[in-house]
Formats: sequence, C-alpha cells, structure tokens
Amino acid sequence: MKLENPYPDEAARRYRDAGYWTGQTFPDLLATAAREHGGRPAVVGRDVHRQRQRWTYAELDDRARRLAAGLAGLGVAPGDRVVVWLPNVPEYLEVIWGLFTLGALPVFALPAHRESEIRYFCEHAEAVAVVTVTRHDRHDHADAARRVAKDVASVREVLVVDEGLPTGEPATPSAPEPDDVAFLQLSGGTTGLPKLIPRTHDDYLYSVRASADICGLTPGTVFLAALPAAHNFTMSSPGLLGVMHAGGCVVTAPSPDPDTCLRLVADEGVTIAAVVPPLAAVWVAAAEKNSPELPTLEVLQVGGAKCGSELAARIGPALGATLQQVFGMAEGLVNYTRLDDPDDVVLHTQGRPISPDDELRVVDPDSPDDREVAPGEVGALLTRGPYTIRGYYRAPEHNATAFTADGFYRTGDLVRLDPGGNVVVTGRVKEQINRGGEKVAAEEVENHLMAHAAVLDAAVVGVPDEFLGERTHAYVLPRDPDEAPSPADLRRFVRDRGVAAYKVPDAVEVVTSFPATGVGKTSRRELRAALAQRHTEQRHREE
Ligand code: OOB
Repeated sequence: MKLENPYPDEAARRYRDAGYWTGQTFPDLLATAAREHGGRPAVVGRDVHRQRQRWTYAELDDRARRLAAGLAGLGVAPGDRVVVWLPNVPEYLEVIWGLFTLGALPVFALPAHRESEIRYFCEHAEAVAVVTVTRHDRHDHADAARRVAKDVASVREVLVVDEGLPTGEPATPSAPEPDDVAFLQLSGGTTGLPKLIPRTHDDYLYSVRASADICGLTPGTVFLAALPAAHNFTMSSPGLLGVMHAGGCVVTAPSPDPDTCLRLVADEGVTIAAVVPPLAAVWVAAAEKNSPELPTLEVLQVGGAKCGSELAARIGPALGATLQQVFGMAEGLVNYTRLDDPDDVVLHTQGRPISPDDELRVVDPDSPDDREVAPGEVGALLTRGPYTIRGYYRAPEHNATAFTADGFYRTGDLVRLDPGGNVVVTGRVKEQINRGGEKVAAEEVENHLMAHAAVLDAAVVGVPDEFLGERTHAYVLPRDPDEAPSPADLRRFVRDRGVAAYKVPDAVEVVTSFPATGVGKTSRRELRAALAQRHTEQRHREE
C-alpha cells in the first residue's frame, strides 16, 4: 500500500540524498538483527500464560517466520490490515514481526481500547483479522473481537494468542518497497472519530535509527516497555524498535506500577525506561520511600505530556538515572533533550528535534495566514520533515485543515523555542485533553454522551489535575431537566458503549443551560473555552 498523501518528489529526493531514507524495511531490520545478534536476547517477559520467556533474536526471527507462514495459510495476504490488540507480552513482538515478515500491515490498538474502538479500526482500515488475548484487565477481549468480526464483513479471523497462533514452515520474509506503508498507527485524536496514521518503512525506520543513536543504545541496552508497546513512544522513541535495531533486549512489563517495574529494573538489569509524567511521579515516590538499588538504570525518558520542572528535578536523585524529556507525536516529529545537555535544558525544556531537516514553525494561532511569531514567543507549532506524515489515512476532509497547503502538520501544541532550539511546550490549541499522556478527543466523548436519549447537548473540557495534569469534565444539558439522568448513569452509559476507560469522563455535571459565550449560535470551541474558564474560576473561589 502506498501513501495517499506522498512526500513530494523533491522532498523525498532530499531525504534520500541526506541519508535519512536508506531503503531499509521492517523485514530488513529483523533479518539484520538475527544475523548480527542471533544469540543475544531480544525479549524477556511473562507470556500470555504468565510463563517467563527469554527469546533470542534467532528465536524471535524463527517465530515470526513461522507465524507469517501460518497467517498466509489462513489467507492473510501482503498489504492486508490486521488489528493488533495486545498487552505487553513477548508475543506482541512475535505478532508484529510475523505481520511485517508476511507484509501485512499492523493497525495498532491500545490494550485499554474496547469494542467500539476496535470495531471502528476494523471498519475504517477494512482489516481482515484481529489479534488479541482471551482476557486482559478484567475484560473479555476475545469475545469483543468476535462480536466485531461478526458485524464487520472484512474481518475473517480472530486470532487469540493464548489459544495458539497459526504456524507453518518458516516463510521467506516479504520484500516491500521502502515507500510502502508499513503499518497504521493511532492518533491521539481531536475529532469525533480517531484518525489512523500511515507510516512508511523509510520514514519510520529513519526516526528509529536516529533515536537509537541519540539515546546511545548498544547491544548492552535493556529497555523496559512499561507503557503500552503499541504507543509510538514505547515503539520507536527509541522504544522497542530502536532497541532491536541496536541488538539490545526488550523487557515487557505486565503493568506499569512501581512495584512491578522497579523490581523488573533490578532483576533484569534495565538500562532505560520510558514513562509518562504521572508514572514517573509514582516511581519517584516509591524510590524515595524504599531507596531500591537500581545500579543499571541509566536513563528515564519522560514524555507524552508535560513533565513539570519540580518532578523533573526529583528524578535524578531518586532513581540515580539521567532524565530525558521526550516531546513526540505519532504523526512524526519527536524531540529529545540530549543525554549530555545541561540541567537547565533537561529540567525546563522538552528537547529538540531528531533531524536537522525537521522544520518547525511557531505561528500566531489566530493568524489566518499562519504568520510566524517573534523568536522566543509562544505560538502554535507547525512541522514538516523526513518522518512526519503529510496526511492521515482515508481522511481527506480532516487533512484539509490538519495540514497547511505546503505540507506542514498542525500539531495543535502551543510552544516557544529557546535560543538553543529547544522546544518548551506551554499549552494547546487542539480540542484534546491530555490525561496523563492518554489523549482524549473532546468531541469523541461528547458524541458518546449525546447518544443518550435524555441528553440534548454535551461539552467536554479538561480541568487541571495535580496527578494527571488534566482530567476530563463533561457538562451535560438534558432534554428535560426534570428527567435528567444522573452523573453516575451517564458515566456508566459511556462505559457501556464499549470505550476505553480513560475516555469515560472523570466528572459529569448536569446543567440547565450552557453559559452564553457571545451572540448567535455558540461554537463548541468557544463553549469549551468558557466552561474551562468557569471551572478554573470556581476552583479559585473554593481555594
Ligand atoms: C506521544 O504521541 P501522541 O501521538 O500520543 O500524542 C502527541 C501529543 C503532542 O502533540 C502533545 O500534545 C503531547 O502529546 N505531548 C506532550 C509531550 N509529549 C507529547 N506535551 C507536552 N510535553 C511532552 N513531553 O505522546 C509521543 C510520541 C512519541 C514520543 C513521545 C510521546
């Protein structure tokens, strides 16, 4: 499958000439790792049966090729899309490498997703199969996947890892073209329906290799996958792919809590881990209390949401590791503080881009022609570069506003650049709530609330939260104030529609009117702003 919105020829030529796009493909990455590091451990962790596994690169390669053959036997073909809905288990690597080896495209779902999201991914990507587990996080994933398969015509197979994966004689790896789409990644989302992100072999693997380099990965690297493996941060910044490129070892954490993870760091000799700020905070608190011996931990990467300076300052002393801030997005651009940066950069900025050819423009968010602000001023971040997409998958209408005419992606983030080119994230202009790194599209949740027969209108806003950074607050206008559903009813209603728990509003407030925000019909955007403002004022009054 090719990109619907390809990089212009001139840009593609430049990225190749500069040596960013090398023609390497996913099957090449695994074959190289198996050749160069065959006897070294690739992955360690508890499998779907809770048995501890330790697979070398040669074993992982063999498993991937056998699975590719098994999938082909079921009729899965190169170019087919397959939704991967798995927790952090060693088989996650077997499955994605099986798909890459076959030339099928993984569509990455999060373990927290539920039936409605999986259904949507299957429909939108016309997936032929879903790969999942029987049960995870007290939820019957396989049953949900089978219900989806019954309704979505394209889905022919539900593969349940703990029931056994199909196998065959090891297949010869597929030979995709480097500008083919390798997989579809999930976006944080700002609209009613999540968007899928098409990433090519050339563009993605450039970001992986360059990230591994920036983070100094070697065959001695032991990476703890604490956040969901499917998240772009865990996958490629430098993540499990960067580690595999370097010949290091991936340790899969069954849960991100400090008890589990700090023990794994000690037991497996973890050298680098990646977390969101609320997790960093609980790891730091646990380490401050118990002072565990973590002599191997060199780097703690924190990203996905803003890491405040106070938390940033506690990380080094508590964990004995270097903090690396990471500001990235599944659409492409990733920024890192460098491991040898001075403290003021590491503690107070979100780092600088991977590539010399990442173009960053900071523009006045109210300017219709994207006028750049003065250097050092805050503005909306636009970006273009050798691993940033030029369009979402099957979303022409959204693409018309999400990208500029000359191909810059509108990140929706408010930033300023320091004189060293480091990015400081100061806020957001997009209709999204960043709930401790988990992204919630306001409109998506509003749509779920408005599906309730007794709800006339809904507005979802982010409100400050000490632990999560932000949490969600839903204002709901009932059709009939005398028959208004209760907040508990509405939260249950949203949950029962089969959506990820992190999208269920943290608080619901039933109101009799929305605040007037001007004349005529209010835009939802103004409404959200007014409600967020009202919420802040209320808090101030309470304090
Ligand atoms: C990562 O990717 P996504 O796609 O889940 O979310 C991207 C958005 C950014 O546009 C920004 O709004 C926010 O998440 N964000 C941060 C941040 N890192 C991400 N906001 C403030 N400070 C940070 N350090 O979240 C992601 C992808 C790759 C690497 C790291 C994070």
